[in-house]
Amino acid sequence: MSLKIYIGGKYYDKADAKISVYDHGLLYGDGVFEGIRAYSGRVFRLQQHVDRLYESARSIHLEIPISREEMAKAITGTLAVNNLVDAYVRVVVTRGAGSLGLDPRKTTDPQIIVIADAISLYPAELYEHGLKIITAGTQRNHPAALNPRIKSLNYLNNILAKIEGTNAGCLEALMLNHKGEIAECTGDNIFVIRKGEVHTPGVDAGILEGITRDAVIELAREAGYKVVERSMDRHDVYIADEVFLTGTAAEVIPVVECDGRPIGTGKPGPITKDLLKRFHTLVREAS
Ligand code: PXG
Repeated sequence: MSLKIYIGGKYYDKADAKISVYDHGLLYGDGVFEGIRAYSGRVFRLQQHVDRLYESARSIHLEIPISREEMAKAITGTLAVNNLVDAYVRVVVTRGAGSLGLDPRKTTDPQIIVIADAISLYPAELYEHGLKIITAGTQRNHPAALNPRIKSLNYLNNILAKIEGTNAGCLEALMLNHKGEIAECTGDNIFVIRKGEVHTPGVDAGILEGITRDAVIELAREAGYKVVERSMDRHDVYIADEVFLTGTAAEVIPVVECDGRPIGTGKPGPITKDLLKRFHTLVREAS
């Protein structure tokens, strides 16, 4: 059976799910999106994802023509129509079709698209043995140019860094901010463990405020770890006892090498493993 895609309140077969080539989402990357996950039929932190979507939209002066409640229903409805219980949901809101010019006032009809599909995950063995990353030469967007807190359809910055990573044989790449501090990876936030403490760059480092990041900070504090949001540079990564990444797709994934240097013992560490276990329990229990 073909997947059903939600566009503007109606469901279309995947082959018929289409929007205008004049849409500014396509022409200029003018729009916002979310990546959400459902576990056993429960959407993980649905409200936080919906809130972040509306905040991204607000920040780019895009008014989403349905309420947050209706958006949440569109997300759960798309999962239900497709009989999906463990899935990835991509929500896209474009500026809408307009003229061939930047001016968003010349657009009409923002398009709301919800796609629910199988999730593509990192290979299972990487959770056991850890991921290798490199530092990309491409810096994360300057917050005064395009704030990384906005989950916009402009992901070229991250895609360029991702290409550097894959060219170097790495599935993720670390991005620095304009000050040379560590910001985040192309689709994941980063955590560093040192002397039993959990450190992660603060929002002011120019990062997406990851929903998995928030959940892991909460879990770590509940478990009694000291969690510090602070500015760090590559030195902190190189001398770390453990490093891990967080993201909707990745959950919590250990990093064992950065720029050809082993991190800690070169194997996933105990705090990373503990937090991964706690995260699995959380997603099984909570929504
Ligand atoms: N940083 C960036 C830049 C992201 O895009 C995260 C951190 C993690 O945030 P969450 O809320 O997921 O914990 C993201 C989100 C993909 C894909 O297909 C991944 C993301 C976004 C879009 C696509 O791998 N990660």
